[in-house]
Amino acid sequence: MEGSLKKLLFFGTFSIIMKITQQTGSMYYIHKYILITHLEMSWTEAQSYCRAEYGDLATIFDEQDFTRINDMTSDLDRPFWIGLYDDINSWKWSLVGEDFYADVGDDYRKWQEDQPDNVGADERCVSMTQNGFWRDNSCTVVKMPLICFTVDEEDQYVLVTEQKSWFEAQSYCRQHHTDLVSVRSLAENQEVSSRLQTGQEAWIGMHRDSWEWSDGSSSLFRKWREDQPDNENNTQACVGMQKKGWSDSKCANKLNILCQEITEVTPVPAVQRRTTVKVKLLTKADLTDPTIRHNVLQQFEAALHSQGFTDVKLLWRTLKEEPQPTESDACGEELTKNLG
Ligand SMILES: [Ca+2]
Ligand SMILES: [Ca+2]
Repeated sequence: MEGSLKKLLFFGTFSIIMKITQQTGSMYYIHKYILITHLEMSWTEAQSYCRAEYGDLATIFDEQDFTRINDMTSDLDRPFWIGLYDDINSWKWSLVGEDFYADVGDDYRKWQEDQPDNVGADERCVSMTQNGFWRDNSCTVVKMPLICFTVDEEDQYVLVTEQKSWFEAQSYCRQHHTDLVSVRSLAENQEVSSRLQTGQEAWIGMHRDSWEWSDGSSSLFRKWREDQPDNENNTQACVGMQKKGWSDSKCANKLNILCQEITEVTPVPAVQRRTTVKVKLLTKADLTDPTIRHNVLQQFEAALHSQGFTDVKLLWRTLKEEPQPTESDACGEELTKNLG
């Protein structure tokens, strides 16, 4: 009651647009966007608010969604949060396997001072310098040597001096060895860094996820404004929308909010009634004669129509277990009436 009252009080300060999406079989979803302009919150607060009131922060799936939201917000001259964010804390190793990390865990880190800094919002892969410190770098633009890990061999760490992107490095190690190297402890960090020459830097197996939607959707649609995302001052990991597109902004900024509500709808099937009527006929007529059968059905149909049953189908069905009709008693015939 309190929730609905609150919405009533602020009615007129938020807008709603709806669309029907994702038909799967007979089920479909009503995807509703709700723009909140009477509140300004940090991205995390906005996420909590949308989850409590509607479902989640908005996911935008395509150009049509974007245009629809743009039309709805044409009078708004301020940015508002959507559900997209840079998952900057999702660091993980290329080599997966619970057993491998069972004793020591997988949370050892040895970042260089001021790293990771995600320069240009494009640094999701990790390299190690010769003195053992880690740095985040662009996975595709930067090329450098790499250190592979080989299980079941005396020397488990192999330095490959060929210059590769992180993804090329990962493929190479998986093809020729086990994977890019994981570092689980200070001792391992020292062992791995000892393979590097002075001034040398090489890829290790640590990397992270990129942009994610708050509701876990996998939408790859993006509508960045020019020169965005840029992770200005290395502090921007949340996405705000304005007329011309999206910008990454500091998550603590206070902005308006675009929530979404997705309702699953299962259509109610058209009502079908089927009434079976068993009729005993006392007649001297030959009820095995198709013409007579047809005439009898016609008379029944006419009688039902006069009672208001317009969509009627009558069928003969002979019940084999019952005695066959005799001259005086033509029982054993059944009429089935379908009322659609
Ligand atoms: Ca960096
Ligand atoms: Ca920015």
